[in-house]
Order: sequence, then C-alpha cells, then structure tokens
Amino acid sequence: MLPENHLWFTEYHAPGGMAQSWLLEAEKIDARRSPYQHIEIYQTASFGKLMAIDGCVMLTTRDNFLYHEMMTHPALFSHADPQHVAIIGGGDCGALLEVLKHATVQQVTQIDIDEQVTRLAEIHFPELTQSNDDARASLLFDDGLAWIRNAESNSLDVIIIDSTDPIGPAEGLFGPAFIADCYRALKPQGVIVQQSESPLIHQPLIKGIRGNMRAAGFGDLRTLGFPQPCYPSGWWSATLGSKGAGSLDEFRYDDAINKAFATLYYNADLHRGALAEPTFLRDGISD
Ligand code: AG3
Repeated sequence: MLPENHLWFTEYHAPGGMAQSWLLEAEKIDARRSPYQHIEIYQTASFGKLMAIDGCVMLTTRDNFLYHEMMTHPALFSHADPQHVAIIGGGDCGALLEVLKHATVQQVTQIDIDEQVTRLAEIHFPELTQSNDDARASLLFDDGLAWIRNAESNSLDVIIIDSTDPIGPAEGLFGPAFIADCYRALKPQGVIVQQSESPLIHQPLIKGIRGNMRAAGFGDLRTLGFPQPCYPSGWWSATLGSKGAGSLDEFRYDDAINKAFATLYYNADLHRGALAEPTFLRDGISD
C-alpha cells in the first residue's frame, strides 16, 4: 500500500522512452544551484539518499557500491603497481574512497569542476567522504580537461573518469582530444577507465569511447558491465584501456584474492567474469 500523499522522484530518460521513480519519504531535502548544474538530494523510502544532477541520478546510498567498486578495482588490479592516480569528476568521493583502499597508492588527485557536489556529499553521504583527509588525497575543484592537458607527460599510473552523462559540463570528457591527453599523461604501463553508460542503450557512445581510446594509442580495451539499478536500464559499464602492450586479462588475480580490504561486489572472480563481453555488445561495439 502506498502511503497517503505519496511523493516520487522520477528520472526521465527521454531518448530511451523510459523513466524510473523512487518513492520518497519527504520533499527534496537539500539542493544547490552551482554555476555548472543543479544538484538535488532526496530521502527515498528504500534506496537511502539519492543525489540527482540536472534531473539524472548520480548515486544512492543503497547501490553506489556497485558503480564505485567497478570504476576503480578492475583498473587498479590491472596495473602492476598503481601509485599515482587521478580521478576526473568523482565529486561525491565514492571512487576516491575505493582507490584509497589500495596500499600501493601514494597519491590520488581528484579534479571535479563543481565543489558543491563534494560539499553535499559530505553532508548526505559521509560514508563516502570519510577518507578525504587521508594524506595521500588531494581534492581540486577545477576543470579536469585543462588539468589533464597541463599534466606532466608520463606522470600517472591510473586515470579514472567518473563523470556525469556526456551532456553539459562533462561533454568534453567524451571527446578524442581529452582521451589523447590522458594517454600522454599516463606512464607507459598506465591504465585508463571511463564510465561508459548503459551497454543496452548507449552502444554508439561506447563505440565512440573505444574509438577515442584506440585512436589515442591504448592497446587492449575492455568494456566491463555491471548492474546499477539506479541508472537508466539498470545496467552500466566501465571501459578500460591499457597503454602498455599487456592484455587486460592479465590482471593481478592473486592480489585481488588476497586484498587486505573489504568490498561488497568486486572480487577476483567477478573481475575475471566481467572481462567477458556479452555477444550483442561485442558485436555492437566491434571496430
Ligand atoms: N556518474 C554518473 C553516471 C551517469 C548516470 N546517468 C544517469 N542517471 N542518467 C556517477 C557519479 C558517481 N560517482
């Protein structure tokens, strides 16, 4: 039975002709209009808190672990010794939290254009921002495109692109020039990972992301799918590229088995399984 005067938050995915709604416990509980976007926080009845940017769900308390673990651990375990990491976007700090779990990591720089995303995450998702004062972490509120463009060549081991959809402030992060700059900023064995939307409804975009990575010089590419109930179609992906000659199949499986930290979704066998691309996706994105 629905409560009386029930309230819902709905994300409309107009191009896909669908929408998804969450029953709310109250009206919007917080919101900020930054120079870049409109950020809103809702208290849902079953997914905890929900952050939306310009009407699109960014994360919920209940299921953000899926996305944040899959945006980080496969890339970090695909690198032999990840020490220097950059996160482009990621203002809610969920990816940062996962990266800091790796003892090899000496420095993580997070560059999100919008400080307000982090300020709201500190208030409403403190479980994600709890490691922000780790001495290895630097939080910059700046343009990630420019930061990567100006980054020293061969200076990073892993670049994580945890962006919004490719409209609005994040558009340039899906362009070839930015990915070429990432390639240059990575060390010879570097690994890139970019959030690449839904395998079911964004195949042309995924193909474009892979085309950018291929054109930049990345050798092996892999699109890892994972469930993400709060995003359109309930299914999402992360596309990995390796700068070195090695195959992404050769990740540090034993280290992933023996990892000294807890995860809820990621594990070594899950990682291995996620490397197998579904047939329709493999066909749809092949170049
Ligand atoms: N990154 C946003 C993924 C895009 C979601 N799209 C949508 N709901 N239409 C999430 C940031 C989490 N750190």
